[in-house]
Amino acid sequence: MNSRQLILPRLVLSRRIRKTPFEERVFEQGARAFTTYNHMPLASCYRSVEEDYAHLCRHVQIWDVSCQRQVEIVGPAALNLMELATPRDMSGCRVGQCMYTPLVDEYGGIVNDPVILRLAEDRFWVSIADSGALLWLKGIACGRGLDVDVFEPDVSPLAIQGPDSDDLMADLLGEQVREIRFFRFARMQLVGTSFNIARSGWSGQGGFEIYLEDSAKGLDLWDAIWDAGRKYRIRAGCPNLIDRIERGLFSYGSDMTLENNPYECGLDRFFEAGKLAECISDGALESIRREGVHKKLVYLSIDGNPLASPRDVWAVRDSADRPVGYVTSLAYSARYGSNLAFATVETASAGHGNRLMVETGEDTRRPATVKDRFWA
Ligand code: THG
Repeated sequence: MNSRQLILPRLVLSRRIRKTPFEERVFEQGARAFTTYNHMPLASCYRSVEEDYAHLCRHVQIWDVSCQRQVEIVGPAALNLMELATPRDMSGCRVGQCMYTPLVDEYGGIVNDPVILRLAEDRFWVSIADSGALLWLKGIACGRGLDVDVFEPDVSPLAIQGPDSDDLMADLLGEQVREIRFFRFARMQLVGTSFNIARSGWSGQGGFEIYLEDSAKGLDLWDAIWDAGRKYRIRAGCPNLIDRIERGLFSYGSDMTLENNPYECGLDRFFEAGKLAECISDGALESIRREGVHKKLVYLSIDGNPLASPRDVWAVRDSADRPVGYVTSLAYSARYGSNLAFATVETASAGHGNRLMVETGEDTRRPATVKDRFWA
C-alpha cells in the first residue's frame, strides 16, 4: 500500500474467496491490503510497500502464498499432458526438479506461467499463477482421452524469503536444507507433517517454498517458523511490488494475458523451439517465430518523482508522439532512484536505450528509457 493510493476498498471474505491454512496469522500480523489470486486472499502490504521491502532485503519473511494453487497431474499419460500444455521439453525435468514455463494455447496465447514440479516419473504439480489453468488442463486431458487424473490437491505453499532464510531453515530442518539447489526440492518434515520444500519464491532475495499438504497443520507450521525466526527478526510479508519489479518478475494478468505470446514477453528463454514431443501451441509458435512479434514487454525507467502504481492504462508514446504501447506495472525504486516499470510497446520502440514518453494519470508526460534489465 502506497501512501499516495487513496482508494482502499474492503475485501469481503465470503466462502467464495477460499480460506487459507495460514490466514489467521496473516490477519493477526496486520496485513492491511489484499488482492485475490486463484480465489484466495493474498496480502499485498503489511506496514508499507517500502518498509516491507527494506525488511525483506535485510532479514527474513514468512509469506502466505497458499493462492499459488497446485494442479496435480498423475497417471501413465502425465508427461504426455505436460508436453502438450507447454513448449518446454518436460522430459528433461528430473524428479525433484522445478521448472518455470508458460502454458500456451493453440494460438500461442499464454494461459498461465506456472512453476512445474516433477514429483515422480508419472506425477507433476503445476504451481499456477492467477488464471483458470485447472480447467484448461482437464480440457486437454479429456479432449485427447489421456489416461491421467487432473485435480487440485489440498496443498498450500508457504514462502520463507530473504537473506536469513538459509540460517533460519537450517535451525529448523538441519544443515541439509542448505544443499537444496535453486529450483530443486526435497522431502522434509516439521510439526509432525512432511512436505516438499523447494529453493524458489517470488522475490529477488532468495529463500524457500514449503508446500504444506495437511491444512490442519498450517498454524503449527507457521508458529514453528515464527518462533525460530524471532532471533532473525522475522516478519510476516508478501510478494513485494518494488522487489519483484526490480528483479523483473512478471505477474500474469497484469504484465501478460492470453492476448500475449511467450515471444512478446521474453518467456521464450525458458524453452527451445521444436521439441520432439507434440505441444498444442507448436503450429502457432512456429509461425510467430517465423513472422516475428509486433510488440514486446520491456523494462522502462521513468524519470521524475515517485509515481503511484496505475490502475488505468497509461499510454506510452514514441519520440514522434505516436502511441506505441502501455505500462503494465510500476513501482518507485529508491535503490535505483527511478520509477521502474514494465510496458508493452511496439517492437520498433523496444530497443535498449530507446527514449519514450509515458502519459501518467497524475501530471503531464514523463520521459522514460527502455532498459535491458534493472538488476546487476
Ligand atoms: N512459486 C510457486 N508458484 C508460483 C509462483 C512462485 N505460481 C505463480 C507464480 N509464482 C508464477 N510465476 C513465476 C514467475 C517467475 C518465477 C517463478 C514463478 C521465477 N523466475 C526466476 C527468474 O525469472 O529469474 C527463475 C526462473 C528460472 O530460472 O527457471 O522464479 O513464485 N511455487
